[in-house]
Amino acid sequence: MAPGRRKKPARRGRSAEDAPPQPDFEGGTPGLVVAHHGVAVLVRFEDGSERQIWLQPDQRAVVGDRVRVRGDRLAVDPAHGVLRRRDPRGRERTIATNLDWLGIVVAVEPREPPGYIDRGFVIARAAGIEPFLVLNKTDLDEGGALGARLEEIYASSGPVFRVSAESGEGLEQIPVLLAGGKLGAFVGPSGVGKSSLVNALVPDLDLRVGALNRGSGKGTHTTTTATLHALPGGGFLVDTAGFKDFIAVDLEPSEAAAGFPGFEVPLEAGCRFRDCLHRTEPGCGVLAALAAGEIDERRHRAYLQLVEELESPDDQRR
Ligand SMILES: Nc1nc2c(ncn2[C@@H]2O[C@H](COP(=O)(O)OP(=O)(O)O)[C@@H](O)[C@H]2O)c(=O)[nH]1
Ligand SMILES: [Mg+2]
Ligand SMILES: [Zn+2]
Repeated sequence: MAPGRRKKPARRGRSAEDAPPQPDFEGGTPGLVVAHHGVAVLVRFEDGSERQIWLQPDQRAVVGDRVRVRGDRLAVDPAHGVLRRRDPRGRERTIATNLDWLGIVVAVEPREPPGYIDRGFVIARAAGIEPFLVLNKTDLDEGGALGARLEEIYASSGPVFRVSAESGEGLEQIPVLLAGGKLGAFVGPSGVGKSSLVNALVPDLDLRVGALNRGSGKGTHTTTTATLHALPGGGFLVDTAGFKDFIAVDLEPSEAAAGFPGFEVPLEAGCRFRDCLHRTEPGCGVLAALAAGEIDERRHRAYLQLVEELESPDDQRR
């Protein structure tokens, strides 16, 4: 580890400040956390009713958590698919749990920062969540050029949907992914249309669209960073507010090496070294695929750039 680089919190499960020992109990009425209000959470039960439950001191629960309620107490079940972000003070915060799918939303306008989609894929995979890509505002994608380009790069790594929250085009593909009670979340830069998409998919919902949020520094949202909504055909969608910094979660270069979109085929075959970073190592399957023209040079350069960023101490503070 480079000198001066701060120690990272534990990666799997929740980070240290999120996981104090919880007073737990057996049984209780099962429910799902659908909103988080700092000291309390809103729990939806299987019969559709909802109740606000106060958290115990040191107790943590976030949107997506499966819980059991007894009296006015809550017990949180172990979770998978944990999505985190870094808060402005540099601490990792859990945003949502039990995610099956992470929808990385981009748009024709505003365009995402370079490397954003790749980071999204790597973050999802490192957390055990299946990534998919959503290009919103196809009504502005003249000739479908951007959509075609994104499909060319990402279609072999996960579903790529071209949609328009405004015209409704392509939206029907999203509930299909989430059928059977799956949980999905949208992440993406501010302004790409995440809230608009959730509004379009969930009837009678009126999430604020075009609202300023945390990413820009001055937020209209204070404690609520995510809300969970049931789709008519089953499944749930989480809307996240302000994720300029969603990409600033701690990621290891090894996680980029294992989850970079487009490297799936050579990674399946494997590299000689288990900790191969696909740079200059002998017996590297990715470099062999690159030499054989099976991986585009620009994609390998994008990967090298990401690893370089992850190795830079600046990236850890962003
Ligand atoms: N042209 C067009 N504009 C859209 C579409 N979806 C959202 N918008 C607009 O994009 C802006 C940001 O939308 P919002 O849902 O708040 O984005 P969020 O910050 O990602 O939640 C708003 O002005 C929306 O009306 C779309 O499919 N087409
Ligand atoms: Mg929004
Ligand atoms: Zn390799």
